[in-house]
Amino acid sequence: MSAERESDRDRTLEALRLGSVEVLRKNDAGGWTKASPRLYPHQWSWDAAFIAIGWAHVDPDRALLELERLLAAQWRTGKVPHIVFDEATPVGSYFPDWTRWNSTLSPDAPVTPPHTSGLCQPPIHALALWRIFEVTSANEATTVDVRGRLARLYPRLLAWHKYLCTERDPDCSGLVTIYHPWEGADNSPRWDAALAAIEIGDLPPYRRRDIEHVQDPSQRPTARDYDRYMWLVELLKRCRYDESSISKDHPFAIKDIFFSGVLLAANHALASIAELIGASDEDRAMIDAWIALERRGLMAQWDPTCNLCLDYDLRAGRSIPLRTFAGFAAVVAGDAEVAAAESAINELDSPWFLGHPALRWAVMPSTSPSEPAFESRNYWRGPTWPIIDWLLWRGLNNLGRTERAERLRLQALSQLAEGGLAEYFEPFTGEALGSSEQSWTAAVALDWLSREPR
Ligand code: 9WN
Repeated sequence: MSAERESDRDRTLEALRLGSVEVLRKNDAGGWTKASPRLYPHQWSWDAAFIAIGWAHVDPDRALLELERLLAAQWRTGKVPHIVFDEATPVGSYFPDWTRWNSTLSPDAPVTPPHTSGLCQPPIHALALWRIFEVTSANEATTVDVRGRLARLYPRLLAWHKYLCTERDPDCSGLVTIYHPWEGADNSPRWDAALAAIEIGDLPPYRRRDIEHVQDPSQRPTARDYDRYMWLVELLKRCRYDESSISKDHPFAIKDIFFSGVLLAANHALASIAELIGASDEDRAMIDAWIALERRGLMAQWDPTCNLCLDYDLRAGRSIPLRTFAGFAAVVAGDAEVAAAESAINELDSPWFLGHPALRWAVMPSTSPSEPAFESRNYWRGPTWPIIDWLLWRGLNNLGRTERAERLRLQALSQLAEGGLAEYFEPFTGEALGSSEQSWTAAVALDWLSREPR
C-alpha cells in the first residue's frame, strides 16, 4: 500500500473509532447503555454484552457496570431477561413495554423496579467478561479490580448458564430451546413454518412503535409476524412464565443451533473465568460436562447436504433446512473438537454465502441470497449484522484460522467505514438499514479497531 493510501486508511479508521466512542457515550444512560437512541431505549441482554466489549476499550469500569446492572435483574431461575426496562423512559416509547410483559406474574421474576421482559437472548456475557479481562490485562495502567468484580459476578453467570443447560434443555440434548423468535433472530425465515402453524386466539389490541421509528416497513417484521410474536407473549403470561408448563405446552419450541453454538463458546469462556477466580472443582466439572454435551448436540444437527448445522423444531419434530448465518454455529462455537466447524468454514466462501458474487462486502448475510426466503432489506431475512460477523471472526480465530478471520475483520470494518454504525446493512449495496447509532455495532467496531497493527 502506498504511504498516501495508508494514511487515508488511518484517518478513516480513526474517524470510525471516534464515531464509535461517540455512539456509546451518546447512548450511555448512566451505568447502562441504550441499544439505540430511539428505536431501542432500554437495556437488551446480548446488546449489553457486546456493548461491554466496546466499553472495555474506552472505560473498563463502565464495561463491568453494564453487565453488573444487567445481571442484577436476573430471575430466580437463573434466566437473564432479554430486556431490562428503564424506569425513566416513558411507557409507550417502545412496544411491548413492561406493562404488556407483566413479568411479575412469575414468582421467579426479580424485585421491581426495574421491570424486565420474560424472555432471554444468546449468552454473550461470559465472552464479554473474558474479553474485558483480556483487554484490561494487556493495559498496565488499568486500576479497575477486574478479577474481584468477575469473582462477584461469577455466581450469577454460572446460574445463567445452568438455567440454559437445564431448564432450556430438559432432555440433555446439548441444544438450547427457544420459546420466541425474539430469543433468536426475530423474523428469520428459520421460524416461518413454526409461526405459520400457530393459531392466534384472543389477542388484546396493540400499537407497534418500531414502524414509527423505522418508517420503511420493508425493513421490519410484517404485521402477520408481529401478531404471532404478541400471541406467544400472551401464552407465556397465561402460564406465569412457568418453565415446566412452557416446556410442555408452548407452541413455539425450537432447538436454536446458533444460540447453542454461542452457549458452547460461552461455556469455554466461563471455564476460563472459573479457573481465574479459583472456582470449585465441582463447578469446573459441571462446566466441562456441559461443554462435552454441547459438542455432541452441535454434531447431531450437522447436515451434510448444506454443510451446516440446522435448527430443530421440537413441535413439528423436524430439522429446519435453511441456509442462514445460524448454520455456522460450529464456527461461532470456536471449538476444534466439533468436527462440523471445519466443514462449515469450507462453506463460508461458497456462492451461498460470502462467495456470492453480488455482495458489496464479503460479510455474512443473515439469510443466504440464494434462499427463496431471502429479502435484502428485511431485518434478519437477508441483511448483514456486524455482531454476527464479530462472532464468526472470534470463532475463526479460536479455530486457528487467523488469516481467514483477518480478511473478515477487514471487510467488516470497510462496511462500517462506508455505511456507518447502523443496526444492519443491505448486502448488495452496503446501505445502512434499521436504526442508526446502534450501540452494539459501535462496540464491535471498537474491538475490531483494537486489533489494528500499531
Ligand atoms: C426485540 C435490540 C434488539 C436486539 C435483537 C433485535 C431487535 C427487538 C425488536 O433489537 O429485537 O427484542 O424490537 O425488534 O432483533 O437481536 O437485541 O438491539
